[in-house]
Amino acid sequence: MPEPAGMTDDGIEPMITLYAAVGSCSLCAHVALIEGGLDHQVRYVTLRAADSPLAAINPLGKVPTVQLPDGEVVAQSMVLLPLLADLAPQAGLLPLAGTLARRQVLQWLAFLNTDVHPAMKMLAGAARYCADAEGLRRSFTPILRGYFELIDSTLADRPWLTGESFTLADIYAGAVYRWAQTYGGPLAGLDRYTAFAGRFEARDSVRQARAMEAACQVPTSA
Ligand SMILES: N[C@@H](CCC(=O)N[C@@H](CS)C(=O)NCC(=O)O)C(=O)O
Repeated sequence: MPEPAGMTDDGIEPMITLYAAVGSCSLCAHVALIEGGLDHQVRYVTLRAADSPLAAINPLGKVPTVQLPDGEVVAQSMVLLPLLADLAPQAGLLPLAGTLARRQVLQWLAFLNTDVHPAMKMLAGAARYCADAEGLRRSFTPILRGYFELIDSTLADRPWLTGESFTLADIYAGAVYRWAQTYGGPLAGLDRYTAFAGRFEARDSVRQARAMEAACQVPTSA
């Protein structure tokens, strides 16, 4: 697990640094930073590159990883996304601690991060995980379809997953939709999820984060 990296010695209080990779789940942290109006910089890295600056602060070499102004390094979306949301409570990305509303957002977030995202990986990176890549994709497609149908039906009576407010859960679900589009995920006929993705992509924060990724020259993986 990442260790605190310590303060810089130049006397300047640094801003939050997000280590990110184009097309990856780090987009969620980037959108959360922008939505929250938090002072930050993004360092795009190449995943699995031996000389990545990310390897020096996170032994797992995974994005998103964030370095806070005091040097602390925070990884794992389930920890760092709530942290960023709590640093900017006015943005409403995560309701206050101890509330039912917060548990509902975290429940969706955990589902998206620990069930949907790993299943999505089996589609997107099948050849990394199994010699029978096509078989793996075939096995996970119906599982993902069930997950996507749950998202779609939840959106029947609301614009965002937990109601009227845009939260961390929506950021993750919006990122997942794009991966599913990119990697042939089972989205056919899911009109409510598709309309949701349109609303997500139209947000200023998402447009800004996508534009930075589009302009980035750093390859995603080695
Ligand atoms: N459990 C981690 C997973 C993060 C993750 O898998 N990130 C991917 C990009 S979407 C990554 O860095 N992959 C690099 C690798 O697996 O080597 C989290 O939720 O933050």
